Amino acid sequence: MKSYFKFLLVLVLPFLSISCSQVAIPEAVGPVPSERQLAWQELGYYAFIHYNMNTFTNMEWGTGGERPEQFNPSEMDVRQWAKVIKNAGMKGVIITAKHHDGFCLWPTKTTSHSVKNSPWKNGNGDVLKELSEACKELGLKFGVYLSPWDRNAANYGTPEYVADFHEQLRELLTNYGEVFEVWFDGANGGSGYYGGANETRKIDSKSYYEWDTVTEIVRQLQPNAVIFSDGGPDIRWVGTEEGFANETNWSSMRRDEIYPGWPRYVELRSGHEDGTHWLPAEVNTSIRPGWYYHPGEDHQVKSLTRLVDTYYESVGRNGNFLLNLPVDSRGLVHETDARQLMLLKEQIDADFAQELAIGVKTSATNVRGNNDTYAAKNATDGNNTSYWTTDDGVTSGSLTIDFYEPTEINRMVLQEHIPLGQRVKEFSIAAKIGEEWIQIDTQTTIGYKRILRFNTVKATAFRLDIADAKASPLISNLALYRAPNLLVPPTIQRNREGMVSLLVPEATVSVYYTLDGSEPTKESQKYERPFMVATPRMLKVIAFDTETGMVTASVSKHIDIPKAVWKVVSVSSGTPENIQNIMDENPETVWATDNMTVSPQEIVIDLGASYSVNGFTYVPSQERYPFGIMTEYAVYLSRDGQKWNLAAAGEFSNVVNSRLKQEVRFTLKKARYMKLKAIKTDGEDPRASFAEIGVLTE
Ligand code: FUL
Repeated sequence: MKSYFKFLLVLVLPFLSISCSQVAIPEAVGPVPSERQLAWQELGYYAFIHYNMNTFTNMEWGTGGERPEQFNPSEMDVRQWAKVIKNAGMKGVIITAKHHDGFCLWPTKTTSHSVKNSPWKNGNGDVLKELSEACKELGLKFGVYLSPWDRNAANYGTPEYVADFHEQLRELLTNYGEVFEVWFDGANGGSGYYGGANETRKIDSKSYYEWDTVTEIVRQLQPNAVIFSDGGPDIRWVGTEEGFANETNWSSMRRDEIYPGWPRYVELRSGHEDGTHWLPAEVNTSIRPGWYYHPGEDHQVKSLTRLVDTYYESVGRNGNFLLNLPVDSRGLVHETDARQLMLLKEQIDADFAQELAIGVKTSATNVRGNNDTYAAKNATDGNNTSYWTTDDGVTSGSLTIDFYEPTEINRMVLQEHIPLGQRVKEFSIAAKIGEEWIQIDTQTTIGYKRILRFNTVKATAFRLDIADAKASPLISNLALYRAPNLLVPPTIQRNREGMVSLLVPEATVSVYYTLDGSEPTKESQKYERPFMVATPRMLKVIAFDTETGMVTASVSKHIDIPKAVWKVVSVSSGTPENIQNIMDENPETVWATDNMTVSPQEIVIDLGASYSVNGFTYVPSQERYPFGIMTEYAVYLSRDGQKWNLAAAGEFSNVVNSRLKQEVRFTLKKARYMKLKAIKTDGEDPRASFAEIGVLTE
């Protein structure tokens, strides 16, 4: 080598190494996910199935004293479940192999309390085998829920039970192929059947189950499976069963403080910014009020609006969404649940149908080492492995997407490159309308995925402003979408005074109505604000999407006289406190009598004026654990509150299983007072309960 060339190299090398170090991969910050946690995070949305002994006993928590013969589905078809799940766009399923009542859905060697002794397939069936095979066939992941608490086992509370529990886990993880998640419930209620002892047994949930051994078993038999419990070790509960994570959601927690078992569940909703371990949140909720199937909840399957919100508040808030389907006693996913799942899929698909920022000019305030490997465009290249980042020490900065043409946007998806840790602490987004930048939203964390929903803005540019991060922010994805309106029929609400509100989730959807029973069109009365309906009417309503011209089917509601001046004259027992619950037009609030001896219980109502009455309505309690539902009634009418005439008496058949509004018509009578007697109520509880009482007038 010529000496002047050597000399040049000596001069240049230090600079070369500087520029190399400037583009070195950023160092990890805080805890980072394991391979199995990363793979799990990408699943996003998958199904829970609660199907077991409780399905046949109509319970949520069986006592353990049930008999295997009670497990007897009439048309069980796991391929139907798997198809519904697949078609819904879910990536896998976790099934209750054993719930707290101890009944095992597979022919375990550890107990006789299993499908082996049930009439189903003459004791030769194995639900887990069938489901795992169906999953394999359809390309779904398969996971198991195994309750540590066992109210059937005679040896529960002893070391022998723990050995059985570990053995059950081994069976589950050995015989059914690949398992992606093992779900351990935190409930340890105490009382139970326990082989006939019928007593309360207390254990220390932190030490009794030997969690270290449990983890070893899972790691040994299914090294790729993540372990879920309230506090991990791999996946955490989100601290609520309502179906949301907090907007601030760190995937890290001070795990040693919380695992195993922890009472401070509210913190699980947000994680810990200074967490020591990667512990991302799984949002579990049911598509119905209960985890198990109850025919009485057939009319309470969650609305599309609610499901869409849950999706955005789980997947869109750095969590995974585990949606429960209570398989029914036929052994099928109920038609209504399947329909709602498909509606959700269609809406989410439509929301994210077209990514508008891909390949659009993207610039940043700072690019790490000015190097293309970390360029701004990496966030909008549709590829999640590349990312935009800044120089070390730069913990704020902006990414700008220039459309030049005004472009309508109402969703922004943001993702951090989490293999190097979750970093962003504070950010906002802005849109350029004309020459002005308008701030649309200010938020805290991003994590694996954050989805922001906002009213449609038409802008020439959009900007992500990161105000603070634990270290250089790493943004692997910034995607923009123009989601269509969520078009659902309006919800009709009426208050006690008679004011009617017609509610839709989107401001850009118009509502039209009629009050004469005719079908509404966009020529009908447009809903602007709550209005008064003082006399009996048939209200019919439609929602109309001005952007697409699409219209919903109409919904109707018979509206009768307002209850504003109604007065309860007397009740057979019970405090007048909350008595307005029976006439507040809100089926969620309940009033009940409280006397255990007076029978039948009765209520006398003064309607405030004389009406031509020809019927009455009764809404039973909609509570999760209802009591005192009226199954037989008698209604009396009076002009003066002294002399009573029987108007109708009869039975509400199936009201316990189907808690819909009950309507009784009778011959027209002039009356100002109504007396309702609960001749019979369901169950042992002698109280009578009422969510809402109404009259039908001419
Ligand atoms: C809870 C259990 O007690 C419920 O029965 C249900 O399994 C739910 C997913 O977890 O803690």
